[in-house]
Amino acid sequence: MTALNRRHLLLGATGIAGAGLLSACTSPLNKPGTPAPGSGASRSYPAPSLAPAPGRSVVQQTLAPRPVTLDLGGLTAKTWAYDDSSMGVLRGTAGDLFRITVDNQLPASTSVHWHGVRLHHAADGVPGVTQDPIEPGTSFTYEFVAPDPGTFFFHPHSGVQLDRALYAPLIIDDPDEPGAYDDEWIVVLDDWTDGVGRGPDEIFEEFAAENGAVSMGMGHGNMRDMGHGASSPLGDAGDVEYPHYLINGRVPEAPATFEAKPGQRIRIRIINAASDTIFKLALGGHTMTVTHSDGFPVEPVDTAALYIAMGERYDVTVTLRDGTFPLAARPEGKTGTARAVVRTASGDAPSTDAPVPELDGDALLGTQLRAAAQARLPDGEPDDTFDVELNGQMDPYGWGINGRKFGDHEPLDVSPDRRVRMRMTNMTMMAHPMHIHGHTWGLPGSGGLRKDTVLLTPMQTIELDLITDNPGEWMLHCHNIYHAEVGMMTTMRYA
Ligand SMILES: [Cu+2]
Repeated sequence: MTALNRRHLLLGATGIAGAGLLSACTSPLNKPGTPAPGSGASRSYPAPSLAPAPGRSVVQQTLAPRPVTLDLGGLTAKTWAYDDSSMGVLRGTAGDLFRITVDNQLPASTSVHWHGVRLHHAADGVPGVTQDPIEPGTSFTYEFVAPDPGTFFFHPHSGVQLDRALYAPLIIDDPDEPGAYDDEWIVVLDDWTDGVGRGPDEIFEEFAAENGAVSMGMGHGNMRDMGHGASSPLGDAGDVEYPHYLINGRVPEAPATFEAKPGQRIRIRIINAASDTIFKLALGGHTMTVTHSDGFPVEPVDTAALYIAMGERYDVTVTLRDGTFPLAARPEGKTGTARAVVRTASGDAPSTDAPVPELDGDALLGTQLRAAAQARLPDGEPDDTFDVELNGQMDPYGWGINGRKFGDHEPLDVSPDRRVRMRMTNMTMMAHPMHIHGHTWGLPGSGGLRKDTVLLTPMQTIELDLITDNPGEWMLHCHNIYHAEVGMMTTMRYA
């Protein structure tokens, strides 16, 4: 599928021609937006007046989630997507007003969550908490200002729809970015079963039928042989063996290829859009310099490999050598490898079983990074502290927070303009990437590192601070979509 086709498909419904999808389209400001209609929130929160920052513009687009048949590289899959190709990109600049209409052509209700963006409550895309579901055949317009530059993505917050192809990158450019690189490559990782193996709903129903209770205290761990191919230093890293692992929607046998010139410095924006898979990622023959985590700048660190959990994003820069090289992502605790190719010379691409020695050594974990000075959440004593305990086990399958499943949860009730500390402890034998909506944590134990998705390994405790500056009721949940859907979610709720 060519870029031209993608553009037509995504923009077709708006009738806006000639605007590149990759740069999104802009239109003159009409008037400040009004709160999104149809809010199903249990209580209402003041909506901000919505206007682009001075000098910024409006990014306007229509997304039409619908059933499609995707070509994964010689393998086709009937699935649901925003596009007939695997990946369009939504892009704007910090301070832009995004006005995105979702025209639901799916046979099920849906929603869109703008993962990592510190937007106002009514645009957060959580049915039952910030809005009513978008029913089939209806549409809903999200309007928000994106305050922070960085690498983000978007996906439904409805059931296990994320485990289909309903995701795409959301890139917020920095108007002051020095741009010390020659080119950019957006890399999206995924675990894939829909249309080629058991469907996500089927997998979820099997898990949900076990209906395991969760209680405070230590879980039983993984007491069931899941047929995992390898052990992981992160503990038990996932629940589902997938038939395929993809980079940019492609299987390793027909890999996505990035072409550049030797010596060029490229910025790679890496997004883990998988539902149940933590990846260990490396570019064969190269050292990566990690520059951003979850959109925010970090003190640059060189590494041969890094872990990226579901919902996390990392930006790295690499100076390319001469040749062809595999970009490989190994699913932790599972069998297989996702692969793409970097090419700066003619010659054969690396074979799908070419070794990537960088994957055999240590890899960087996000919490080992430190915030860059301009992004650091300054040290400070918390005004309020909450203990957040992650509970659950594989057998019988059940996951929760503070001994409760979502629906039976006790929200973390907060007051505005406070420094809130979540002292989060993983009492299970699995790793859980925990995600907060509407805010970005600062990690006092990681030099004020800013993140919205933090991986907690088994029995680990991490302190997560935030400033309560964005009124609403906000999801706090595991980004393993199966864990979240069986109950590993709660909310942080402003009085
Ligand atoms: Cu989890």
